[in-house]
Amino acid sequence: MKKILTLCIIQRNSEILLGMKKRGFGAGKWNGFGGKLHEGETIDEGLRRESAEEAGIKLQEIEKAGIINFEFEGDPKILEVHIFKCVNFEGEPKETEEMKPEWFPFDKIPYETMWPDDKFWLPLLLDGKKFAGKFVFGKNTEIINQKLEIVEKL
Ligand code: 8OG
Repeated sequence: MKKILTLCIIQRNSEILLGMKKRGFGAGKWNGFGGKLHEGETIDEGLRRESAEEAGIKLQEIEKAGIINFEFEGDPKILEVHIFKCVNFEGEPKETEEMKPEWFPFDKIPYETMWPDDKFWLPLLLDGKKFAGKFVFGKNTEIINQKLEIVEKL
């Protein structure tokens, strides 16, 4: 079974906006904004809705950066995460029930408190590259298998 999710990395000059996830899946980790698609929603709509709900901002132009499939050992479900970059948005990021936003300079990205795969693909995104891949996690959310490649088109 495949589930489609969205994720947005918001960039402003040489900083990115991350949110500390306060509850649910990935709680305690810094991440971009996004989530599961609602019934009948397109990927673009889901990404914009989640960014508004989680950080109180309205995304303007977005650019697709990558698609990564995540699997968890012993779980047949595949999470297909569509990753975007956004360099302009309206509104001031604010703390919500789900996320506490904070700006991080490129050289101070808190990889040790992020999903363990992020250190592999986030530098590609920041470098303007497009990527596709797959990560398989073991029981302790350690990476047990991975494949990541730069692609021309998504
Ligand atoms: O709706 P919910 O908040 O549960 O959605 C999960 C979010 O987490 C969604 O934006 C996709 C994102 N996500 C994963 N796996 C990973 C991952 O390995 N790294 C990062 N950075 N985000 C992930 O589901």
